[in-house]
Amino acid sequence: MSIDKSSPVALRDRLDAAGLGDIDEKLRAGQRLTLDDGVRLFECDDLLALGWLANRARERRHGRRTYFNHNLRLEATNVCVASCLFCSFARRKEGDPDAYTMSLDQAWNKLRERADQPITEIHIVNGLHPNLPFSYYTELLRGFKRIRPEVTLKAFTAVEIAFFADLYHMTDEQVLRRLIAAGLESLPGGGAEIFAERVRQKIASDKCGSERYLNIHRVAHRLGIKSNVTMLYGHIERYDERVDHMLRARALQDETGGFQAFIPLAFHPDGNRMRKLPPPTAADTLRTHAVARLVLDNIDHIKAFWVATGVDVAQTALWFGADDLDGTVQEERIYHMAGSDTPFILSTGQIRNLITAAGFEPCERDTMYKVLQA
Ligand code: V47
Repeated sequence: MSIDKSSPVALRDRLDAAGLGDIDEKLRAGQRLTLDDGVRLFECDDLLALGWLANRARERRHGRRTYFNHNLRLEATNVCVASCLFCSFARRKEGDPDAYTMSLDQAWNKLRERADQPITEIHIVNGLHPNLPFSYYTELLRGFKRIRPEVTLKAFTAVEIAFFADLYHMTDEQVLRRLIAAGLESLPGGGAEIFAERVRQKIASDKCGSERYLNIHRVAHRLGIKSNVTMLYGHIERYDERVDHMLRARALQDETGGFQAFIPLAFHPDGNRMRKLPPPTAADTLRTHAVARLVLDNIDHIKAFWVATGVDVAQTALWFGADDLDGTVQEERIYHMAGSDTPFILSTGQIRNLITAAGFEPCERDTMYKVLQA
């Protein structure tokens, strides 16, 4: 059955019974979903009907193709002046138990010691360290480029960019320009959390606000840098705040076209100040990826980050709108310190097998989604 022809009666009945008939009509007509539509999708208890709609949108865009890359995670320091309630990774100051800051050589060694791996990306995220010089970050990038110039540097969340600007007395744009001159090629999506001020005030009150986060991505896009955008879900936010978050990302994407992927990040409660909350269920995770695929009609990729969702749920999310599994990751600490029991690395062979076993086609990409090996 071609997905573009009208649905058979049984399917239409199912969508009607799920209360999604009018949303299906809108999607067929190429109309955008509203806040209210998004909330109704979240509230729909027929997960398969929702998944069917999301998969149709996914297949229209990507067919069965599923992307991943060969990447390396680097978190050079966990010393952080911010006090986000959900964070299990940060340590307030040097000398606190488990606080660490890598020397530049220690950081570069992470790449040097993997000379045998065909890594195409290093994804760098750090705590907001109050005492390092700005040259630490520019040198970090330059050193990686010296070691392997072909490896793409996806580094520093918008929250870090804002922090650098304030700490080193520059504008956000000046920080971006200097990092780009040192080798920065893409911005990761971290730090978005939930844009709705009610939630952000409670869970991340002392770091860069939503408008600034979005504006830093706007400036990065203007400077020719692509980026991702994330959403931390499954804690104290409501469904309307999740959809509002997606709509704010969609609005910026209309303006710039610079977002490559949207990444729903499942909240992990271990070891942080929201530890009394349960983690989101698998059903919630599948639903969230599906709604993202349907609301975000202008962002190409929905990434199921297996370290956050769990490997099995990430694999299943491929039927719920996701078309990207991130990559090999390796060395991730933020989620593992918050209770993720996923492996520390997946080989590209394991990722290919996961994708194939779910009925999809693996496709190794680089950071810019150039296909390296289908
Ligand atoms: O901003 C921190 C989240 C993010 C917890 O751009 C937590 O390709 C759940 O942004 N439970 C960092 N989440 C990771 C990130 C990311 C991941 C994968 C791919 C990309 C990309 C970006 O991790 C933080 C925060 O939202 N986080 N603590 C926690 N306890």
